[in-house]
Amino acid sequence: MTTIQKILLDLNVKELNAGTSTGSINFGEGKTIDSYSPVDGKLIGRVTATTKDDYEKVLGSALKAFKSFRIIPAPQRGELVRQFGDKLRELKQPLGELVSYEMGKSLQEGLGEVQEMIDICNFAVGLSRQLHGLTMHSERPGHRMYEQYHPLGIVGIISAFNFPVAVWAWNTSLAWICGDVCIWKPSEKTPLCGIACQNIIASVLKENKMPEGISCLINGDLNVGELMTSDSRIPLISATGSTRMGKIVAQTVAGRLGKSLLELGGNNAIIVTPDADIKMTVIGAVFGACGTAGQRCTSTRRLIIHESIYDKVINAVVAAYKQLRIGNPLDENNHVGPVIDTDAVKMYLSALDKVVAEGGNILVEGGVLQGEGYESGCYVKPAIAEADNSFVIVQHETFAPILYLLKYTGGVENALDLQNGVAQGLSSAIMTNNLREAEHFLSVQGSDCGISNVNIGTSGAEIGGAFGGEKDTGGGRESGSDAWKIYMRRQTNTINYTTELPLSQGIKFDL
Ligand code: UN1
Repeated sequence: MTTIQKILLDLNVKELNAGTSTGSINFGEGKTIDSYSPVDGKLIGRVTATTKDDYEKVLGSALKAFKSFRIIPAPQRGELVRQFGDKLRELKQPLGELVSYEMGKSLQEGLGEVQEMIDICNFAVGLSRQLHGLTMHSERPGHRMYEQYHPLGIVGIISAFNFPVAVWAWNTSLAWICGDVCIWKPSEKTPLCGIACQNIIASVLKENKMPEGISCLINGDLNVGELMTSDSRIPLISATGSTRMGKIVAQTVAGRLGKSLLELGGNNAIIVTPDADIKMTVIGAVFGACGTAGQRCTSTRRLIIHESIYDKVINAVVAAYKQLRIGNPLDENNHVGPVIDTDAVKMYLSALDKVVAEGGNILVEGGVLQGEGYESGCYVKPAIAEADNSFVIVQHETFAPILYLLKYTGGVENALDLQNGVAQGLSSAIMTNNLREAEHFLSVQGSDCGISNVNIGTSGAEIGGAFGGEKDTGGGRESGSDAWKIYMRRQTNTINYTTELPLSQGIKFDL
């Protein structure tokens, strides 16, 4: 039995065509999407892409499902999410393996991604009893005023290959308890992850005799995504991906006055001050730059180091890079797996050429690994280059394990000028034991990012906080805190329980 056959068997996935819910409806006319594993280069599945006609059928089933789903009490919707979380617990191992095998991240990280799904389900279940609005005093006697939140309808989710399952769950688990139904277009680079997830939720819906349109899956490239972004029957589009993609989505959705939740590129830095703990800095920086082969939107791209400890820090980081084992991500002995495909390898190589052309100094050589175990051509060496913040390539997010080293002099405000001196604003970190520096970093004059950490790296945010960033990162917030509000519409209700009809603002209108 091949690796993929075993994983799909463990996940009970029998059919690879995407439909509304079960993943077993074969509309048949669409183009096919081939999924190649970056782990061994094998073709691991062929999935039918959604045609315009298929899309209309999917949309019809979602609209129909919304009518019944919206009237189910929120805590009962929470019960469905609880059961979904339980199924994920049962299937954590094979789903983590599928993520690792189809996308290339280490098995540990694949399992961690499924854990994020389980955690957000827990969060959503509790939230299903807490969807609250405010009650306020009316200016008119005998009147009551309050606000309540209603579901929006269909939530369209466009997700990226790097978190092929968790980002969907962040969105769906909240959207479902809010009473919305979801249509998901996963990345065409990880279609099997989409089908496996759809299979899991479909079994929960079936067991509960719920309409399948509550969770819909469509597959395809940007043209299929465009069907959703331009469709005014979908009030909210939640999109994760590049800033370039996000700008197109934002303009299309805004053009029809829809809502969008955007989680786009990052260019995340760790500031290392003279008071930093070097051991913690090394762990944070190396995991941040090399985890998921540098393909997290929260990956550490820049280390901004104070000149007084520059040599000490770079020696420690370079020594740690020598310990990294690159290879099959399903083998727990390896730290770093492949990048997603050979196009990503090309972008990585081109970024390394560019940093040298702009005057950078390579400290840890990059390169593509060849030979046994590396046949897919997607395994690259994590590289380090001394660079300048003004380099065009340093300003750009390259989804690969390349870390740029920048030196700062003087106070932490100089480091912050560099950190904030990029277009993106997702995640940021400072390594320091100095309270003044830490508080300055978190203050209004400090980091301009959506996520700002002290003595923690830039990646690995917990689901309980609102996740997202500013500037070119798109401004959206997903996951924890009060991110649920974007999935609902707010209604202000005023009730008059008198026999008079006084007008607000003291207006007299006697007849
Ligand atoms: C992403 O890369 O799109 O904070 C999401 C992290 C993960 C999520 C990353 N919890 O690194």
